[in-house]
Formats: sequence, structure tokens, C-alpha cells
Amino acid sequence: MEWWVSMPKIELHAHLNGSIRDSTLLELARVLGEKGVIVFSDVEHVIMKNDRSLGEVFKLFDLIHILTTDHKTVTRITKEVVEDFASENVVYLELRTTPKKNDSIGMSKHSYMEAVVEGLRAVTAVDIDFVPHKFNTQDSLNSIAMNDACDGTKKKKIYVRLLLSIDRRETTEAAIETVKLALEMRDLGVVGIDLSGNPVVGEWNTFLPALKFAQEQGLYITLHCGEVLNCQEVQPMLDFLPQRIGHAIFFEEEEWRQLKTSKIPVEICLTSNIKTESISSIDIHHFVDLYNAKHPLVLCTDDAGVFSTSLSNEYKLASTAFGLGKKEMFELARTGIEFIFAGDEVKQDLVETFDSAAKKLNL
Ligand code: 6MZ
Repeated sequence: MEWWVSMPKIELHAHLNGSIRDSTLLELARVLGEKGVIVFSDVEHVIMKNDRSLGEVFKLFDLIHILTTDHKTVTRITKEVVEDFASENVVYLELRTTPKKNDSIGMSKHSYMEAVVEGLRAVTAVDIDFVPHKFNTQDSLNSIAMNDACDGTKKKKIYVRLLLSIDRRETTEAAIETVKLALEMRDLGVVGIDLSGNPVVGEWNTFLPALKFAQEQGLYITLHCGEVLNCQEVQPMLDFLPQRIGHAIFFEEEEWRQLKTSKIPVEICLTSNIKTESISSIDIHHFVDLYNAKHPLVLCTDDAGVFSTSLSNEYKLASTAFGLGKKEMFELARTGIEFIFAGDEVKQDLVETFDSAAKKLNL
């Protein structure tokens, strides 16, 4: 197995509906095609298209949401996405998703999230730890003790924590509803809030009250920041001091300076940035500057399904494009532990996982 696959990795920026297998999307589309809800041949073409502008990506999400937004499907894709990440040795996954409301099928934001949690419970291929230990009761389904299978062999183990996304199309009230839901679901592994969605839609001030409330309540926060050129937003977002930001592409000189001083960790999504042409070529990607400045950063997939990538592939790509060896890439992955939205116990367990992998991989 190639080292970029076998080494343990930490995924901190993965959107649930962007991480679905193509085969699952096609199957769902075929079923809706047979019911006459969509025209399968039109949709097949859109799903299989490989290069998309950022605007086209958001059109695709509207289509994906038509295919996936019922409780059973949400449960299914959650299970599959977790198992896919675990199969490439992701040992800690923060999965983010936008709670959705659809009255016509009796879906509330709460029931959507229950379906997601049901998907976590349905994971069988690996051992999953998704309930923070302080909330873990004896009859809780997830447990570290499960790690030792009856036959003495060890199953792979993955930690999963959830972030609830506020979509930039939402109102202040809707955003606050999402934060309240996150607070209610803390005992089911919800640890924070993400601000995402089409970056040319909506305004920072609309979301600020909800984000402030989340911050006051002790939820972790990550913001999509500088994904497009927007002179009004980057500065207030950095001033807000989120625990992490995603992308950080369109920054002015003063904003780079502020970012580096604040040491806010950046979630870097190479393939996503290249495929959406937010960055014209990988050799001018800001990864290089941030890496050389020893700024905290973590490689992530963004939307592994939509961009046909995987976290292993992102490590391979960075290694090749920036001339970094196996040891440097392993160390880069390991530093991700510092930026996760989980407690010291989880961090310590991950340190041990990386230590033992270092021995196995001769690092
Ligand atoms: C901003 C993105 C995104 O939440 O339905 N999303 N937001 N920038 C990106 N870069 C390409 N990729 C995904 O997953 C899909 C949703 O995540 C956000 C969008 O709001 C998209 O609708 P969920 O599980």
C-alpha cells in the first residue's frame, strides 16, 4: 500500500453531501429517474462531469440535495462517507453538514441531524467513536472497548465529530436555529459550527449574531474565509477569531499579516481550489508560503465526491507538487491533532496512534 494511503490522517474539512460516492449518487438518480422526478440522462451527465467552476459546484449541490434529502438516504450517505474515510486510514474525521428542513417530507433540521447520527450508529466496517467521553453512558453504542473484536483481531478505529453548517443563503433566525440545534446535540458528537455555502451569496453581518451566540456558548467555530474576492469580509472574519478557517485564498497583504499573527489554523483543500479555478496553478498555491512560515495548516478534501479526490490523494498531491517527502508529510498530518475540536483525551489517543504508525512506517 502506498505510504500516503497507509499513514494515519486527520480530516477536518469534509462536507457530507460533497463526499458521497459517485456510484451512490448515480443509483439515487436512477431511482428518482424511474419515478419521473428527474431525467436520469441529464443528471448522469452533470454528476460525472469532472471540472466545474465554483458557480457550477453550487448548482451541483442543489441537484445532490434533491437526490439525498430524505431521512433514509441521509443515514446511508453518512455511513458510507465515514467508512470511506476510515478505509484510507483517516483516524479522526470532523464531518460537517447543513441541517435541512423540508416540510413536504416531514423533515426538520432536528430530524435531519437525527438521520445523520443514525448513520454514525450504522457504521459497522470500523469501530467508531462519536460521543465525547464526558457524555458517554454505558449503554451508548460507541465505545473504545469495542476496538478489540471477539476473535482477538483489532478493527480499524475512527473518531468522528460533527460540525453544523450555516448556509450563506440562510437568515439570521435560521442560523440561530442551527446553533441551538448544535447545543442540543452536543451529547451526540456535535462540537461546532461552520459557515459555508456559495461565497458570493449573503453577508457576514447576517450570520454574526448566530456565530457570536455559538462562540459564547463554547462551540468551536470554523469559517469559509476568502474563498472569493470580498474586500469587506476577510478582516471582520479574522477579527472574530474563529478556531479555524477554510481556504484563505483571496487575502490582501495586510490580511495575510493578520492571519499569521493570529495563528488561526487554515484548512487547505488543494484539489478543490484547483478544480474550481480559485487558484490557477498548484505551484502558486498559498500552501507553500504558509508551510514555509510554519503557519498551522491541515490538508483536507472539502468535497471528496464532487472533486473526485480522497485525503490520501491530497497528501500525494502536496508531496509531489511541493517536493515534500514521506517524513514531512507524516509530520504535517500529525500536527493536525493540535487543531481538532476535541478534548485532550482524544488528542492523546491520536498521538499514540501516530507514534505507533511512525514505527511501522519506519519514520
Ligand atoms: C463553500 C461549500 C463548499 O452541508 O449539504 N459547501 N461551501 N465552499 C465550498 N467549496 C467548494 N463545498 C461544499 O454539504 C454540501 C454543502 O456544503 C457547502 C455548500 O453549502 C453545500 O451545499 P451539506 O452536507
